[in-house]
Amino acid sequence: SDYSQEPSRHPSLRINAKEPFNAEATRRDLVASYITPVDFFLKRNHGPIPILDDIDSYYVTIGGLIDRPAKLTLDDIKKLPKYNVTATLQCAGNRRTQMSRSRKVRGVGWDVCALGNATWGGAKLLDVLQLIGVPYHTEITPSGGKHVEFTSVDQCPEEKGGPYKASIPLGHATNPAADVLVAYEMNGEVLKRDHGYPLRVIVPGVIGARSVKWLDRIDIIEEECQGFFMQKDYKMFPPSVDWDTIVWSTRKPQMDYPVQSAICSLEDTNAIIPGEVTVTGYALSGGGRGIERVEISTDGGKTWVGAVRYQKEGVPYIAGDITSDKWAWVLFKTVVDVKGDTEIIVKAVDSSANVQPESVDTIWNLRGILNTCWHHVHLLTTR
Ligand code: MTE
Ligand code: MO
Repeated sequence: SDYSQEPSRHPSLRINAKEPFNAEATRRDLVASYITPVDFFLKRNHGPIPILDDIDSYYVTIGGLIDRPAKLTLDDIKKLPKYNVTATLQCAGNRRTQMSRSRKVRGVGWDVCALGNATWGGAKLLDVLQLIGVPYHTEITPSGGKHVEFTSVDQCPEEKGGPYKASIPLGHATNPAADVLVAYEMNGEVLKRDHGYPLRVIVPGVIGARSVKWLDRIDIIEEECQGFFMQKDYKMFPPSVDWDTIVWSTRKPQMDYPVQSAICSLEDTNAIIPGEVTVTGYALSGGGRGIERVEISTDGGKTWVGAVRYQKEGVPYIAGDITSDKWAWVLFKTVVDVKGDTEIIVKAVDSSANVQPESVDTIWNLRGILNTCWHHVHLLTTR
């Protein structure tokens, strides 16, 4: 693989792997704003960043089980109605490093910042599909029905599955309320190479792995994509399954992410002077579920105090309200009075009353995905 033409990146990023490039912001940078600046947005790659500068010769092929296969240029996509959707993209591996401390897991190590919240601009996938004659789809078959498969131009090493691919059910892809985008903008600017220039898919509320970057093809297929990242990765196994007993076909590919939260104003261990400590961080849930509560404990989880939640500055957040961004994280803030050494814990509750699990051991899995246990930070007081 050729890593000689990678884009430049912000020097403050925490680099977890150089080739392929995998990096996250520092905790404080991540929650400094509701919309994550592109510089501080998660960079998650499985191979070199493709170069697609010659935009005049770029097109996306739409094929598979359709009557009239088509090639669409960037201009064709831009002629469709444009939508701006604010959505948080979270890698399923977020918080993997902590899970690995309990029992070793395989995969890139991530702290709590393997995510970002951006406003994505682009066409609805539904409109792209209707342009070439794929109707609004409601049929559900015993096998789960047809899928829409996204294939990238990137060249992940062949033993790692070749070009990156993923699929979502056709019913999801053509649901206007699901806001699935073929995006060409991020925070009002042309998509950067790191994030999928010229076109990427955004599947709101679903693990980042399904939001394929550098689109080459969109295919309607009979059942879910058989690619490596759908079938041999990004599946949730119980703690009892290890690398000798794993049978990949027994699980479905992970789609929605579960309810999650983390403290970002503090590191795992902090030396502080006793007094008031501001605790800020993020909370989010998959599937468009809002965040009903964010709670902080300083007594090991016996009692909890609610934190203030917000998205846009000065607008109170109400889960499910039309003024909220349903696909986006909420930030939280509270002040804790610290007298001596203290452990601060956060947990969130989503609008379906799902709660984060207390311990990492109950959700441990060999790939280290979906670590959503209560997040702890330790304060050691100094005088
Ligand atoms: N698309 C391609 N083509 N190649 C990749 O390696 N990584 C996926 C997804 N789409 C990936 C991809 C994963 S695992 C995640 S979490 C997101 O992209 C990360 O997107 P970002 O780098 O824009 O944050
Ligand atoms: Mo990911």
